[in-house]
Amino acid sequence: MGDLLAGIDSRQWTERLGPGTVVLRGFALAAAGEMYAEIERIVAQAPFRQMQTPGGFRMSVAMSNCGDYGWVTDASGYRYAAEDPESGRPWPVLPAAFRELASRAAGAAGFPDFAPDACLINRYAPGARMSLHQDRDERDLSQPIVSVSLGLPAVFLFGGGKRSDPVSRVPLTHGDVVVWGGADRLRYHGVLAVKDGAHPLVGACRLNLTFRKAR
Ligand code: MD3
Ligand code: FE
Repeated sequence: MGDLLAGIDSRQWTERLGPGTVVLRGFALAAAGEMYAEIERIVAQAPFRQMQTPGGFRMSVAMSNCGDYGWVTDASGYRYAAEDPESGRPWPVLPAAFRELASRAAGAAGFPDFAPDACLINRYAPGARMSLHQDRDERDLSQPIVSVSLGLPAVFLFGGGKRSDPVSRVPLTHGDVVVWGGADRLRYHGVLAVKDGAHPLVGACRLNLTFRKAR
């Protein structure tokens, strides 16, 4: 008998959250090992750090970047910078495997030709969270953002165009990719405090990579 399911992978499926938002479940599973090794190389050059918000609070999420630009925050505000302020050196190069996965995910979500120039790497230790915010520091808001989750699971908060709009809760696990753009690009979003645990590849934390076209 012919195998009608040849080439179908039960670990991968797509969920639509909005007109411009899709969750590609398991999309990064095959690349996760290589991506984790690249992250270790990147943070050896640009270590994770907990930055200060303009309001003077230390973020619970530790961050690093790779690519032509990196997202940074300090007392003077949020911005993209071509150099790591900790070292004064350019951010580590965006690995080809990152670029390819981000572009393939964007294409699968209906955004062809996505060419990110920035990758923000977030590390959530247990208890770390990200409060509701919009991503609006990028120059061209017609470009989507691609997010890759690795390690411990988390609950993602998906809100609306106003901070006070209702939020839905979306669980994100190792290997999940979210692509959002178009009408959903400026939706408020956040991440609930990550629960304690241990992931076989990543250990006791959650990693999230967001690929952006900053300039
Ligand atoms: C936004 N990171 O770095 S990305 C950020 O998991 C950030 O670390 C979160 O927000 C993280 O700025 C979330 C995932 C995501 C998914 C869907 C969205 C962000 C979204 C839909 C609309 C707007
Ligand atoms: Fe964000």
